[in-house]
Amino acid sequence: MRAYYETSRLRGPSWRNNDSMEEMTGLVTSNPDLVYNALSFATATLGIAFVYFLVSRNRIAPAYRSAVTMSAMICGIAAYHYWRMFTNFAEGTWNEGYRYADWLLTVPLLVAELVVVSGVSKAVAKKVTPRLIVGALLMIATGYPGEVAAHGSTERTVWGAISGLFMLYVLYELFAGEVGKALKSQAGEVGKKLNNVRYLLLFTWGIYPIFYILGDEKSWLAKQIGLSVEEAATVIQVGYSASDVLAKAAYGLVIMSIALARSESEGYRAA
Ligand code: RET
Repeated sequence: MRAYYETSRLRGPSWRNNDSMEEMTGLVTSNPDLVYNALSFATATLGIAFVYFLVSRNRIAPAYRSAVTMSAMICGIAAYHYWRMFTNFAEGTWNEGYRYADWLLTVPLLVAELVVVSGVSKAVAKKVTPRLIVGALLMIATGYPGEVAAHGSTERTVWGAISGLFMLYVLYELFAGEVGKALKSQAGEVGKKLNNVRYLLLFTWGIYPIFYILGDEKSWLAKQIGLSVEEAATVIQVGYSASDVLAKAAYGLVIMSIALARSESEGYRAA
């Protein structure tokens, strides 16, 4: 009994289910090498992006520096979670909770950093940021019960739809609300970059729910393509990983280039 306790404890989530040895198998995918490589790639990219944003902070004027600090936090948090996912997957265990813990921490930061470089007044930022953070938190928190619900279940659809409503709310604020208006109305190089970041955001956020649907082999969309359960698992893991690299590291680079352009146009020179 004791030996069993020890091994199951070492194997992570399976300890919760001590009457089922089957729970100890990890994630079954059609292409474990590809999933392994995607998780490894994301770990490396996000880890080095964390270092890059950290060492680049002093190139940015103090007023916009917190945006780059947030990018470093986002990539650092994500590198940790990807490292956990990568090593778990390699050892044959899996815990989808890592992804959602990661998103819960990073998605609010992603929206907050956009507000910092958006050029809205302090008063508007103070009003809009908490709303965006709450919207982002609710989007992730309501997505999780759907993600872990049985494939093809009503629960998965309903939670996914609720999460989608919060996503639409956040995107509405960033496209048509006060921040959205600020993002599309500015002139020059900064204006162009702000406009680009809106589309990067729309694209990267928009693909997560698509992978959520494709990850369920019983969904209408997965059936059209004819995905098996193992193929759906590969698609969702590789899809989420690629999206995370874009939404965190690449988006962070664009945010940093806006912060840099603003710093330079205001005459800031790095020491
Ligand atoms: C879920 C559940 C199904 C419905 C929707 C979802 C949206 C997820 C999004 C995640 C964005 C994550 C980012 C991470 C980067 O660091 C949760 C898959 C709408 C939009 C930007």
